This record gives sequence, structure tokens and C-alpha cells, in this order.
Amino acid sequence: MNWERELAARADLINEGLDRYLPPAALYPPSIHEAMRYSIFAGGKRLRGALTLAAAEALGGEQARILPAACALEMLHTYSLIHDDLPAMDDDDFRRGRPTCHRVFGEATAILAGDALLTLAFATLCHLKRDFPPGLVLQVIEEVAAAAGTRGLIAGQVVDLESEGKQVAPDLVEYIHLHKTAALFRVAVRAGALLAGAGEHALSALTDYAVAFGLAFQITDDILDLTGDEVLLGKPVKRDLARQKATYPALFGLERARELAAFQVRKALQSLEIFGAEAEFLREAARCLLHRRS
Ligand code: GRG
Repeated sequence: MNWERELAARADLINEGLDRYLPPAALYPPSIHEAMRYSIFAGGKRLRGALTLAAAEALGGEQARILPAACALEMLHTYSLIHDDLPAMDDDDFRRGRPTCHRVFGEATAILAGDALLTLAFATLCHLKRDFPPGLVLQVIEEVAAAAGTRGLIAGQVVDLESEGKQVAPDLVEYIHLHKTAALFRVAVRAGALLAGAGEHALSALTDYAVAFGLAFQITDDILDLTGDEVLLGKPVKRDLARQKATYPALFGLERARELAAFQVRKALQSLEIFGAEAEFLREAARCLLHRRS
């Protein structure tokens, strides 16, 4: 499989969906809609949305009907990046190869653009009611809300910020990675699987896949912060080092961090053993993590 081409095809679909679901830039008051569009269309691999589509495909689900969920996950992801970059958080100037939202539109508008993408994500999930039973749509909304909240993303971010500059234990680093990063991959995959009618066994296998994928993704992200190329990454490197972030390379060194990423990739692949060729995109996504450059 040419995974890059397959990812690009799914990203195109997601980008078309995002363009439809986001208010036009000119809608009054334009500054907020321009800021939302600036950040969401700044690039981005669309990995989470692609995994939503791919999890559904692995179970015979149709891309078009799942698209609102894939787009909602990407809105939520971009909101988290805009807020993560704010001066009060990681205070970053570049993201996706461009100046960050707050650098271009000011801090207040960036906060509001993040808030607006978060709320729009839930409004977009509600479009699923056209094609799916209300109980199933509610389950997806409930899971996305939980993943975004203080048992998911926000918990990870709080512990991440509170751990800066401190000596942290390996299980706390894993806690941060599981909540800050893996929670969103987990719900992206589960949303696709649930909407495609996954049974208990398949759902559990795909959930295990997504958690291992999320951990491997964050470990490789931490490695790229030390070894990556700023142009390819679209943001400066060695920022984690400067902020004394709790990362796997900081804790175990680069070599061991690479082994741990490879271990999580193997776990992700093992979780997919019950599937056939229909899960190949998911398998290749995990394999690609070990040589990702962006
Ligand atoms: C709730 C105030 C508030 C903020 C939320 C949770 C959170 C802030 C931020 C977490 C954001 C973060 C940096 C998570 C780490 C995951 C990560 C490495 C994201 C980058 O993902 P890519 O590489 O990005 O998939 P693209 O640009 O390709 O979409």
C-alpha cells in the first residue's frame, strides 16, 4: 500500500468536509472565522480524522457517513493545538509551518478561535443524526466529550504543565502521554468503529490499537523534538528540552525511547490480528510512526 497516497486521499475528503462545516471567513465578525480557518487549514496531517475513517473502513463502514465524526476530531485537535501554543501554556510562535494563531490574530482571538472549534466539533457530531440512530450518536458525543475533558486531554495537559522542570517518574510520563495524546487517537478510532457497528471484540481490539498507536505517536513526537527537521516539522525543535518537559527521551535516553516506541507499534499491530486486509491502512499508519519525519 502507498500509505502517503492513501492518507492524502482521506485528508482531501476531510478538508472538503471542514470547508463545508466551518463558517465562511467573511461571516460577521470575520476576525474569528478567519482565525479558525487560518489554523485549521494551516496544514496538518489529518491523522486523527483519517483513523476515524479507517477504523470504520476496517468494519465495512462508508466514509461519507462517518465524515462528520472525522471532521469533528480534527476541529478538536486544532483547538488543542491553538490553546497549547498560547503564551500561558507552551508559548510557541510556530505551528504547521506558520506563525501560531495568537501571533497573527492576538491572544484573545486565539483563545476564542480554540473555543469556537471545540464547540463546532460538537455541533458537527450532531450531523451524524441524519444517518445514525440517536442513541449511537449520543454515545459517540459522550465519548468525545470524555476524551476532551478532565479525564482525557485536559488532565494530560494539566499534568504536563505541572511537571515542567521536575524529576518525574515513568508512570507519570505515561499518564501524560495517555491523556494528552492517546485519548484523542483512542476516541477517533472508537468513534469510527462504533459508527460502523463494531461488536465488542472488534471494538476492544481497535481500542487497544489506538492506545498503543497514541503512545507510540507521542514517543516519536518527543524523539523528533530532539532529532527532527524544523522545516519538515513546521515548528522549532528542542522546545521540550528548553522547557524541561517530561518526555521518554528525557527519562530514558534516545535509544531506549526508540525501543519503547517500537514496542508500542508491535502492540498496535498485534491488536489488529483479528482483522484482514481491510485494516491495512491502520497497520501501515502504525508502522510509519517509526520513520515519521513530521
Ligand atoms: C484545554 C486549555 C486547553 C488546552 C488543551 C490538551 C491540550 C491543550 C493540548 C495538547 C496538545 C498537544 C500538543 C498534544 C500532543 C499531541 C501532538 C504531538 C500533537 C501534534 O499532532 P500532529 O503531529 O499535528 O498530528 P498535525 O499538525 O499534523 O495535525
